[in-house]
Amino acid sequence: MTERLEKLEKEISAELKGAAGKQDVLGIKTKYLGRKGEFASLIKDLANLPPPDRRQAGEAINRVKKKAEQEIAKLLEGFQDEEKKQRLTREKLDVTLPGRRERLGRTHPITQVLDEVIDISTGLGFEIAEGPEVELDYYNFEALNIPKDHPARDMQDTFYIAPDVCLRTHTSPVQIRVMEKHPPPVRIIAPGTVYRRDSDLTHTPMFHQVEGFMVDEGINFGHLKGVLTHFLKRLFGEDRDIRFRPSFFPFTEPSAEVDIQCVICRGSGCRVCKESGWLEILGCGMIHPEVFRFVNYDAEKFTGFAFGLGIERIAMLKFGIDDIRLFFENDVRFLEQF
Ligand code: 2NM
Repeated sequence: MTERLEKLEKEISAELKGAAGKQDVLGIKTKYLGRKGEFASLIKDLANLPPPDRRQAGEAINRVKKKAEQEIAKLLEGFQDEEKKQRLTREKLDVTLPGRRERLGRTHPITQVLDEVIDISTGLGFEIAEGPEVELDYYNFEALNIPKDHPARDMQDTFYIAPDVCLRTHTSPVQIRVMEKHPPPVRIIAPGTVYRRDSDLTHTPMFHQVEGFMVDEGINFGHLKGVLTHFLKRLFGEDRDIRFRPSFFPFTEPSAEVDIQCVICRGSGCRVCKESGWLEILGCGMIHPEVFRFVNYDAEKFTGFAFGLGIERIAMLKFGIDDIRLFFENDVRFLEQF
C-alpha cells in the first residue's frame, strides 16, 4: 500500500509538471481525484488490509490526496490568471477612440419650410393659430363668401364627411374662427394640413398651407405689398424680383397673385416657369366686407389683408423637386438630402 501510494504521488507530480494548460490539469484531476479515480480505488482497497493497519494507511492516502488537491488548485488558478492576462492583451481597449455616433433623424423638408415661414411671420409680429381639420361647411365655405354654386364647392375638390361637414380645403376657416372670438387689431398666421380631391405630379390629396391675415383701422394694399415683399425676400433671397398680378378670390377684393422670378432660370424662361420667367407663389387680397359681416367686424371701421400659400409648392421650388409625391413616400434616401 505504501509503495503504491508513493508511486502514485510521484506519478501525479510528474503529470502535473507536464500539464500545458487548464484542460490538462482538469484531465489529471478527474483521473486521480474523480469518482472513479485512483484515490477512490485506493480507499476501496483499504477494506482488504488487516484492521490494525487500516487507520495509518487511510491517513497516508488522505495526506497525499490533500497534497494533490492543493497542487491542482494552485495550478488551475495560475492557468486562469494567465488566460485572463492573454485575453486582456489580445482585446486591446483604446479608451481614446471616438465613440460610435448614433444616426440622427432630421426635420422633414416640408417641416423645414413650414418652420421657416413661421419664423418669418412671427418676426413680423404675427401670432400662430390652429383649428380643426374636420370642418363645418359654414367655416370652410359659407363664412368665406364662397357661394353655393362656386366651383371650389364641387365634390371633385372637397372630401365630404357629411352634408355639412368636410375636411378643410384651406386653413382660412381658422381665420374665421379667430375673428369670431377676437376683435381687431389681429395679426395671425394659420399653418396646417389641408385636403383636396386632387392627385398628380404637383398635387396630393393632403398637403400643407399657411394662411395669414391682418386687420386693423387703416390697413391698405400698401401694407399687404410691404409685408408680402419682405416675407418672400426672406424666403427666396433679397435679389429676386416679385410682381403682383390682379386675380380673383371670393373672400378678398381686390385680389392678387404674387409671382417671383423663376428660381431656375432667373427670368430668361425655362421648362419650370413654362418660358414665362415667373413662378406663381401665393394668393392674397384685401379681406372682402362680406367676410367681415359674417364675423361681426365693422367693415366701415376696419380693413385687412390676407394671403395663402402652399408649403409643398414652396419646398419644390426651393429644393428643385419635380414630383410632390416624393415628400410623402418617406424614402430616407430622399429625405437625407435636406
Ligand atoms: C388666399 C388668398 C387670398 C385668405 C382670406 C382669409 C380670410 F379668412 F381672412 F378671409 N384667409 N385667407 C386668403 C386670401 C387666402 O389663399 C390663396
